[in-house]
Amino acid sequence: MAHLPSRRRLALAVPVVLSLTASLGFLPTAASAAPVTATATQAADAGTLAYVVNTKVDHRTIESVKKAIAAADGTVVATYAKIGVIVVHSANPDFGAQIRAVRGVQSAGATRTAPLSPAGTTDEGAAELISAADAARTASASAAAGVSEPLEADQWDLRAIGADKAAEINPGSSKVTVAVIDTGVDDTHPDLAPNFSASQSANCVGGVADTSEGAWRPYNPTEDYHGTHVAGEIAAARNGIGVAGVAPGVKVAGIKVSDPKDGLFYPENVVCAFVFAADHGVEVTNNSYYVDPWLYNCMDDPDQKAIVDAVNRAQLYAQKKGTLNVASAGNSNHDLDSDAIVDDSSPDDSAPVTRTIDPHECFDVPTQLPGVVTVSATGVKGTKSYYSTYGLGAVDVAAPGGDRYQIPDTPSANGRILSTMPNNAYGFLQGTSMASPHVAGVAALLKSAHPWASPATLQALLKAQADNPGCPAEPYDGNGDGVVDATCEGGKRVNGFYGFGVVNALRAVK
Ligand SMILES: [Ca+2]
Ligand SMILES: [Ca+2]
Repeated sequence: MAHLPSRRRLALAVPVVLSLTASLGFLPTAASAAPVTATATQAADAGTLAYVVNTKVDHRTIESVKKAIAAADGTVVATYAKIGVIVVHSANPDFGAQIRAVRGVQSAGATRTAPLSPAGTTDEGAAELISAADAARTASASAAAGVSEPLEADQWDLRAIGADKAAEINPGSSKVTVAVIDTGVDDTHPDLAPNFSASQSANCVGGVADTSEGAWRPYNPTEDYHGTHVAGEIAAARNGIGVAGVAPGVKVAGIKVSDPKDGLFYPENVVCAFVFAADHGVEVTNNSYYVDPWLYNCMDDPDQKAIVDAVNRAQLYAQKKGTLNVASAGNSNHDLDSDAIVDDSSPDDSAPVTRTIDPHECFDVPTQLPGVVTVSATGVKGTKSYYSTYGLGAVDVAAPGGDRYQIPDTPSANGRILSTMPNNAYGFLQGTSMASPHVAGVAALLKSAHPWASPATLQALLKAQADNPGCPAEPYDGNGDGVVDATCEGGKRVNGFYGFGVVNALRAVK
């Protein structure tokens, strides 16, 4: 699920319809150079589940396991031979247990608890539209401040990490691409079109990459705006309209992984996305979500273990091919270094149960996977956002994600993050979903300056150049209700709220 409080609460988003840019029209979209591949079919059988079957990475093993899959009434949907992950659909209720007993199978399990069903659309409420008054006031303030973008006066987050000054030195290289693994990206947005890389974009829903023209766009632009917002935070162009991203000179791609029916980010979709990004020369991926249906995947559960295994194989494959993976820490204000977290939201595709889990043995995927940059969120005052998940040894770095309790002195006085929305709109959102793309943007600036840097080197540079505010001196009460909400462990150099600190775009280009 997108790392916002919940899909329904996405309706809190406040898009601005920006009439200022309407006359400019849409810029042409680059044609896709990638071959068209088959779209994964979704079985309509009432009892069909999807599975990941993880095997030894060996041709003969994979072929023999495929025979066993057929014998157990499974249908192979996709085979990722290089990482030994096979995506299967099966209506056999014992499929998981049967396939786990097969020689060469290292883990296997269902990636959902509710059956597959034919694609459809949800009918959740549309985002709230407001008048253009704030946009006009912001454009006036931006002009007075002499900044290049009409809405930049509301972008306190850029100034917080020196991204406004960085852009004057080096906006990033067009040879660097950040892929947004998310709900799809509306590349027809005039602030995204100039920097969009269609040849590195796809629809991975179902576990198979579809690269046909526009497949990467949101199924439902009114609801699935999350990925378009994230893309703008990273690489909205400095083109005299709307907003600017942290790295306005780099390319941004969209890899859609959210199910059209329930909006969930199923594991096989994410496996497909990491492999696609790696195989298409993507330098950085942004992952502002956790794989559904489990917020935490426990290694003592065979299904959840298989999910961790499959997604980890895919993200490690990407790292080995030179792709840095950046992910949001989550919006539950959980301490990932505690020994007990109450998760009452999983599984989120059927009936959730209340579980107490140990985050050292049950993992939020992909953010807790090895080598992934885990990002917590800050507000305009520079302190942890009230919702941000944290934890010493779990959080790597922090970045602005917005906080509605920390209000800036900007024209719209909105403590959230302003970015692009589908259909040529702009809106404010808050979340670790918004923090992660700031880090992805700074990582793209670093990659532009150091083209040969490995993912590990990029992560080390992000940390070395970060500004650490240290743990707060006062007990932390993020929402100001008088009740302490979280405890920051650690010191000035590294701590649970900010990891190694808030990333810095200016240092990345100097
Ligand atoms: Ca712009
Ligand atoms: Ca409180």
